[in-house]
Amino acid sequence: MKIQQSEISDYNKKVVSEHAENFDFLSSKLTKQGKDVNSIVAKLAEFQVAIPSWALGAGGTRFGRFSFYGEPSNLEQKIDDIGILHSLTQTAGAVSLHIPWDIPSDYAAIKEKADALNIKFDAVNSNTFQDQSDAKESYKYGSLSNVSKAVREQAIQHNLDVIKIGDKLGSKALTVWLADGSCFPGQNNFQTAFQNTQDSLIDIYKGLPDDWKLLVEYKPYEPNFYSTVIQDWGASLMLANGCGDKAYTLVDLGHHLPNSNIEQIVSILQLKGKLGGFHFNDSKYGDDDVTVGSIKPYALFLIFNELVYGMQNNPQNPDLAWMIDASHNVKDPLEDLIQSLEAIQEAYAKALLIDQDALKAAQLDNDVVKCQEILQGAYRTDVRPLLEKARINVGGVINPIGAYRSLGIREQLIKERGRNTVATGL
Ligand SMILES: [Mn+2]
Repeated sequence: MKIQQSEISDYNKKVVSEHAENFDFLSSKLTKQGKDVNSIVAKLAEFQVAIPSWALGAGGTRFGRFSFYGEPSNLEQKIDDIGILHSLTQTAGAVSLHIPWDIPSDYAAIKEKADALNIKFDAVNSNTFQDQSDAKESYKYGSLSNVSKAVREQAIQHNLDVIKIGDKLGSKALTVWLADGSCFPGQNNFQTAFQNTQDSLIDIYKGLPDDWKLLVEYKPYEPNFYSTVIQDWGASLMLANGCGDKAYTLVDLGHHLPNSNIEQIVSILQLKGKLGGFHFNDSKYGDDDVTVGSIKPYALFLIFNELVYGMQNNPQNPDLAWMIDASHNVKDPLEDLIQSLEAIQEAYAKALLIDQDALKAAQLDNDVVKCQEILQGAYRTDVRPLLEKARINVGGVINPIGAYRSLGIREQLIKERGRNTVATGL
């Protein structure tokens, strides 16, 4: 199914007067503070976040999975779902494919569908954390780090195959996340595992087209519970540096131990020109992968403050690959993704409101109280009218969740696809 532009404008007509009132009030307040409202709105409209191909199903845990009905059962339908998100929010203009869960059967047809919906192919993701039914070797004891050369070679070849698939679609980055590690002390030699991983990544890097990036994701634990080979940003950065200029660190918000200062990690990686990608989610305890901004919205805002600073002051750092990496469990996946996109845009808008010159002056004066006032002054602003304006300006809806429900989109998807469809993925 596809949302018609007339449905969007009909919906907007119903809520536009309330929006206009709120926007005018906020806009005049911000203008008095010396803010360039039009430029903030334009930046919000430009900001695009990739939706991973595994995020359109209900997801679940290792204990069970409960369908939300009408889920996409193939890649074409997944792209249709991202098209729905993009029509409403105008923020989800990219898809990040997971291989082998979502290998296109007809490349030209998939590209044509994505083009028609204004969706680009962002980073492709390899999978060496599961065994495939036709695989000769097993990843039970690791993939790129495995003590067996045959296993490492299979995992390297898989990543090279993923690059080829992404290349046919116009992707420009490969994201490698490894489950490699050990469940018990003594199981692995840390140095051997790290060196094997470095050597394997170098072999993958050699197969990377010139205009591609290799993004190395880290995670402290799970599925291995004693050690993970790429456990933190330091390990990721060492491996990226060991590969070369086209290799970068990828930060996933949920892949940190509790209370890690993620904004500081992000900041220093940008200073060194080595932050390549970003996965959004939120967490209470571990890698919970819950809706962005649902648990720690202030932490997200502080991270965005550093990202905005980096985007404005660190030309040595490339443009980032932004992606949502969350799971929905008991929510409608599309509604959950809309909430995540909204939370990302809100944090970005608030960070754009920070008066960087005033903050710098307060820092130079060691006026700690003023520094906090400046940050929290931006954070406490209700920026939702700016997001609404950004969406209206580029053909989206004022209130995406409201429109999704009022247009009965899930009901239409269930009618089209049936109740018992299941999306591939986790
Ligand atoms: Mn991730």
